[in-house]
Amino acid sequence: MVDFTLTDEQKDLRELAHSFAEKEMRRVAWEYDKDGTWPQDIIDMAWEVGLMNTHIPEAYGGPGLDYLSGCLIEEEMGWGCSGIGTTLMANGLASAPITLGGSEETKKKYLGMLTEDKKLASFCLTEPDAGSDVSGMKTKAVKKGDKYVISGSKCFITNGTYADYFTVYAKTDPEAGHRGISAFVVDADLPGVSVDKKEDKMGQRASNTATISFDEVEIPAENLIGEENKGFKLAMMTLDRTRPGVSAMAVGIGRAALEYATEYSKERVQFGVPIAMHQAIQFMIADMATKVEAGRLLVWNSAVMLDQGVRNSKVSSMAKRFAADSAMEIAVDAVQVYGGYGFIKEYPVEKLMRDAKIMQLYEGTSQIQRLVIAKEVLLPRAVGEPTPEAEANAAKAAEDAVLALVGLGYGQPQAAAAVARISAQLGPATETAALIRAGLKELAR
Ligand code: COS
Repeated sequence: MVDFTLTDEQKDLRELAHSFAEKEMRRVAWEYDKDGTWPQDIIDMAWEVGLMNTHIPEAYGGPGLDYLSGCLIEEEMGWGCSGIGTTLMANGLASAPITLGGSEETKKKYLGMLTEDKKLASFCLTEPDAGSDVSGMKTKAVKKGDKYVISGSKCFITNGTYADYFTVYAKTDPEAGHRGISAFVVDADLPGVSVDKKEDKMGQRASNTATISFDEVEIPAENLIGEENKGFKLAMMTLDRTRPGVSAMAVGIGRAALEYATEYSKERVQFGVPIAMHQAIQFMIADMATKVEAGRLLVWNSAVMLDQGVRNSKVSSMAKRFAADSAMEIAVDAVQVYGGYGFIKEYPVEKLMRDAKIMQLYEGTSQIQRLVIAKEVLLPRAVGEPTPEAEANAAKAAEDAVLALVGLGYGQPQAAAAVARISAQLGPATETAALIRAGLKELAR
């Protein structure tokens, strides 16, 4: 059975995020958009109430929320102001490669940094000549003794001017294409790191977008994230995990545009009746509402797959493609419902139309999403290794099983040995976790 019911905790979180978006973000959204004001006050408040860094595991000071909960929050952020929302959510993108591939020390230091204080981090993948074509990057990292020396330039970096550290992708084997890229953590205050340019953007103007240059920046070798030359996969795995959230933000923009257009259509009178009485408007509203609903279902599906430890590349890209394109279409239609007033800055939907455009561009253009979807449909990739989430899930289930056996009177070493034997005999980690949990339920009866 497919059950779309949220848990009480998820409903509370959504309520908290909605009220924050309504009271704090919308209050300043149009004003901050006008001058491209950096929303430090909103960052401080969001950090205090726990709306940032939601995926950082409890072991490193975060709440370790599931992906679906993260999407519920991101939809509300997109509804409130996607420019400020992008600022608040960028730590999630920057920290994901560390959570996925970082050593214990790296996780403690750099994930802990974000949960202990109001710090920011940025994800540095794109370069002036390497956007969609990640493998074409020129930034290099050369190993020299116990250090790497990084040189190159990264552009379109969200929160770049204010970040305390960067997760940076660089070529460690320039001849090896995508198999020669590695990921690193680089502190922002190191000699050779400079913020070159703050972009003056069409939309999401309250978010900061900068170019960051690395001029022979020396970092300790232990700041390599995961294995050398495995950075491309880490970047793709990161995007699989962050695209559902970005898509949720696009759903939020679409929902906001739909709500404004609906309200306005009931107030605006033409030909003697509110324009909502005209089928021309009704059909637009019907299509807008359908796109919001369908986008949300794809977003939830892509997030739940991750929560179940299943690789979600195809559905993640479907969610991003559909929700982003829909946000743009809905915002354009909302301007149409407002007529000439929609084109005027005094009315709310003009900003939404500008904001929506970036959803079709960042974290992979709509065309890149189609490439990923087509590849997954035409040449389905083997499911492969269990996802890191599935492994963590299995480890937790095994831990619970050992505790339950100890509770039943077995000695700790025997319990641990029995659980290890069962785990080794069972299949992939997800199944192991599910079976152990089912066994535990049986025991509890
Ligand atoms: N998870 C794990 N591994 C993945 C993966 C995923 N989601 N997607 C690809 N890979 C692996 C493949 O298995 C393959 O591995 P091998 O080296 O073992 O063969 C490797 O990565 C290359 O994959 P593929 O051949 O599919 O890559 P392509 O070069 O054809 O396509 C695209 C890569 C274009 C999809 C990629 O470069 C991309 O997503 N570009 C957009 C980047 C982006 O979103 N930029 C926005 C900036 S971030 S804000």
